[in-house]
Amino acid sequence: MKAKIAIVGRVNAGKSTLLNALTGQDVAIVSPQRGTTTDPVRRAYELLDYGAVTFIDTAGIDDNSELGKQRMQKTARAVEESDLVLFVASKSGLDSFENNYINALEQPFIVVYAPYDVEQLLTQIRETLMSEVLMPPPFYGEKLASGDTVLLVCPIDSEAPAGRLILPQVQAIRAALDIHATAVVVQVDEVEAAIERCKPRLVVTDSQAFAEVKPLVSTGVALTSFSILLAHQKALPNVYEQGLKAVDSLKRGDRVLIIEHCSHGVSCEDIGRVKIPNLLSARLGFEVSFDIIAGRDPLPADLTAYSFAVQCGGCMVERTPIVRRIVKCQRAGLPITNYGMLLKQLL
Ligand SMILES: Nc1nc2c(ncn2[C@@H]2O[C@H](COP(=O)(O)OP(=O)(O)O)[C@@H](O)[C@H]2O)c(=O)[nH]1
Ligand SMILES: [Mg+2]
Repeated sequence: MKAKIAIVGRVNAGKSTLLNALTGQDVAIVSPQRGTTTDPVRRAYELLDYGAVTFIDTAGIDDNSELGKQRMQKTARAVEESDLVLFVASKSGLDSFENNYINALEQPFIVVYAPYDVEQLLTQIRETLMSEVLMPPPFYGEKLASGDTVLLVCPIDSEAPAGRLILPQVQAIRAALDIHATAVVVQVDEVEAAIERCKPRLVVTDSQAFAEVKPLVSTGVALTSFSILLAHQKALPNVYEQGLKAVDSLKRGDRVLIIEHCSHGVSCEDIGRVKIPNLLSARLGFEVSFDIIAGRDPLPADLTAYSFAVQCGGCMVERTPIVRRIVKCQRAGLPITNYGMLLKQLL
């Protein structure tokens, strides 16, 4: 997915100037006139050693002109869809309005002070985009390379939607195309013949059919499921590993924040509300308290009240909401891990 980078800041901070400097083109109108940039201006750019990105130049966040309200809504939408924010400081230090604005951001940001070095800034942008937080790992990891064949087992049963594939199946096909591998798509009945004919390096099955498919896959051919591949996409192993270290410095009465991404995960409810609290107090030998947020609940305003956060595997959501919560916790200095990693440590 093409990374989007919003350029935001006060009116006349030099946002359009920055866009022009970064892309080396006069794409955005620069002027001392307040409110020169009205609608967000998008500019595709090939970031060296990374790939295509889209810069989005926006109207000021403090545009109080007549049209300002509408512009600020458009800016907010541009920010919402962005992976990274370049915040252009209006002076050599941020004022409290600017500080509040960046603290409320849910994505990583880079504060840009004039004068800046364009090359250094591009390097900083590239490094941020390539950090674990913003860079989903390759869909197939090490399991598949260019020229390989992957066999995708997609049962068309009563649960399958009419006339189309489900998202993980589509993603798996797309990811194979991206790396110039060959994807072959079959139902369970065709697995044996397809393996014989196509000699896949990897078989990916719907998890419901795992038991049925397993005996059909000969040794030497790797077998996994769509849900396992998707779970890997959403995991941030280094962030979680780091967060996990906080378990052993928890003190009596500390508060732990449990973050669930869906509001109806029956088995997750068990893990977050029963299993983890029990295992954690057994491990620590004393009680800590738990607050749980679920679904679209916002994170608590004061994250510094917590000593440890654990989020679910996010099986029902995309990577972005997971990442955004991680970024906010990290910014508040709150160690964060996920259910899987914590259970592994506690069991
Ligand atoms: N002195 C100085 N002026 C700047 C700088 N960047 C932009 N400007 C000027 O500030 C005015 C507003 O710049 P512009 O990029 O349109 O601001 P925007 O409203 O944030 O897009 C223009 O007259 C620019 O020439 C800078 O780094 N230093
Ligand atoms: Mg502008």
